Amino acid sequence: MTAIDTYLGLRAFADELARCGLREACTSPGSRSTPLVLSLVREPRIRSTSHIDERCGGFFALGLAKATGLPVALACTSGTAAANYAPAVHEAHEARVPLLVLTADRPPELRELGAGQTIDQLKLYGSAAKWFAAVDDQPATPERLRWLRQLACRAYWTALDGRPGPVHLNFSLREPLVLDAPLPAEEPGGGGREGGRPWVTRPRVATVPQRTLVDELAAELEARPRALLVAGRAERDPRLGAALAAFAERAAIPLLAEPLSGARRGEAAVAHYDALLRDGAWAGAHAPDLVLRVGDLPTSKPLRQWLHGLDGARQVSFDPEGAWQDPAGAVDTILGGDPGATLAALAAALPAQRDLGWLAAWREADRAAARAIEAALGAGGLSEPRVAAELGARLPADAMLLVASSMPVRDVETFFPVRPDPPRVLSNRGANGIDGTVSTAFGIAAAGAGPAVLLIGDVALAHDVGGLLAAGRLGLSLTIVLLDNDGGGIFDFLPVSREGADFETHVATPHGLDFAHAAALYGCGYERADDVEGFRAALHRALGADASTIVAVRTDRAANVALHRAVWDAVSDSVRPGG
Ligand SMILES: Cc1ncc(C[n+]2csc(CCOP(=O)(O)OP(=O)(O)O)c2C)c(N)n1
Ligand SMILES: [Mg+2]
Repeated sequence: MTAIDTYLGLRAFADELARCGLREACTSPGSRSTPLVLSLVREPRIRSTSHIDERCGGFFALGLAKATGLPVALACTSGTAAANYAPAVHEAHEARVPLLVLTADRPPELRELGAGQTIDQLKLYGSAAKWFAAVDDQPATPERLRWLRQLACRAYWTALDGRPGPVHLNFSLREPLVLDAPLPAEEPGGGGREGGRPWVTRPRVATVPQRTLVDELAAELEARPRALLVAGRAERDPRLGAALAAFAERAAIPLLAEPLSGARRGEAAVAHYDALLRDGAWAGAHAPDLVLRVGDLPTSKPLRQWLHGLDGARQVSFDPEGAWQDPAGAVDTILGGDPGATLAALAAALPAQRDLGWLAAWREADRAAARAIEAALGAGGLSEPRVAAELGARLPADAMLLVASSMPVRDVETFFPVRPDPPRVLSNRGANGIDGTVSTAFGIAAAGAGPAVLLIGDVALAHDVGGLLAAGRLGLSLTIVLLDNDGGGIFDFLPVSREGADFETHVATPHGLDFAHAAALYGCGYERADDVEGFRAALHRALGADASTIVAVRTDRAANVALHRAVWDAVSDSVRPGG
């Protein structure tokens, strides 16, 4: 093996990825990975960004792939470097995000013999990788190059097709790892197919819902007029939200849409179902007899529990890959295929006139809940719910908001208003981790589709504080709205919060960090907002800045629990008969 052989092969591999449509690669430094990284970096159709920490690089790639819907490549060296991709690979698997994980490895003769920086990288990500292939190194014969081109296509289309997810290729690389002569422009065998086509293409085949199925569902909607559309996280298809809203309006059924569905919009949307369903009497009186579910189950626990307990209702799930999204076993039908297309066909099959009373009752309660929430939050005070509500009302329609796990995703679900043009909301809710959130947000910012905003708690920011490095190193502009309650505020809602000092130290984990220092270290702007006006002004400045800014809001965990409880009580009162 010569370096020329290695580089000819990897150049063909990178060329083929670019022909398939790959535009982004995230590299991390090392020696064994040199041929892999340089081959990606030198492919002009691919933009390569550099990441010191592979865990950050993995999540950055995840954010880019989420925002663009296209596979993103990762390339790192051998050893624990590759293991640091694991959290992002698991999240990508759970959330159905296409990634190409390319790890460099020592050749087999150097494994399990005490050679440096060597771990067992074969099937390193277990069942989280959709496909694994070990790639040896071989002389760059025409047959070998054709195989590498086919391999690149297979990896790319496998990540994207069917249920999207991560693909892992582990490359054995032998020394010499750098070229000592220029790489010939000509490729043995003549290179790729004519016209820049990939070696193999896999065009998507649209699935058209069967007529009989659509007619059966239309009859079901007729027979069961108390129907609901429940929309959870469906980040992959940015057009789906509008399609769901149009369907719910046409069918005159309430649309309970988590903001991560993109569907909290239109005349049928109900924003405050989480607070409404906490009122047992109201929830019981508004039980549906048919539930149409799209996307993941929404985050709201009251909604999940209510759906689980609806014994008389038929529940039908629409999922592009027919995935099983039902821990309670309540669903009786899972429909594969494009949910938007199926619902559009169903809308066309419905009778022109639908009874509006059921929808009107939900909408009326939602308006009452909105007024109660507004009153409970008060006019001037800045709080965690108020920040979520402000972002929901004020972010421009072309913004992309990443909401961190823990209370941010819940507050966005509870307090985001219905809006005709909501911003796109993304999250790492495949595995619900608080890790890698900052890096994911910078990946979304790098997609450059609109202003990128992150809503994050202090523990999640501390967890991925190294992700801030992307701000300066990659020159990215991200608005980071930090809810700093000095610990995991979510745990103050749980019975464990009564466990005294042990709770504080080991569950709430206050840290006393002043993130202004982190902002200074990583070259981000920092503003602290103390009231609603100050927050609005700081958000406005941050969104207009061409650098990244942390807008910090200081809150108190106990006061936050009390405020949420006051909101829930006020919403209950607002829908009580005579209330
Ligand atoms: C990687 C990972 N570790 C631990 C957890 C458990 N966990 C869930 S929420 C949370 C605390 C988050 O605190 P913060 O980001 O400050 O948000 P807050 O609860 O204050 O809203 C933790 C540790 C997790 N989800 N993911
Ligand atoms: Mg916190």
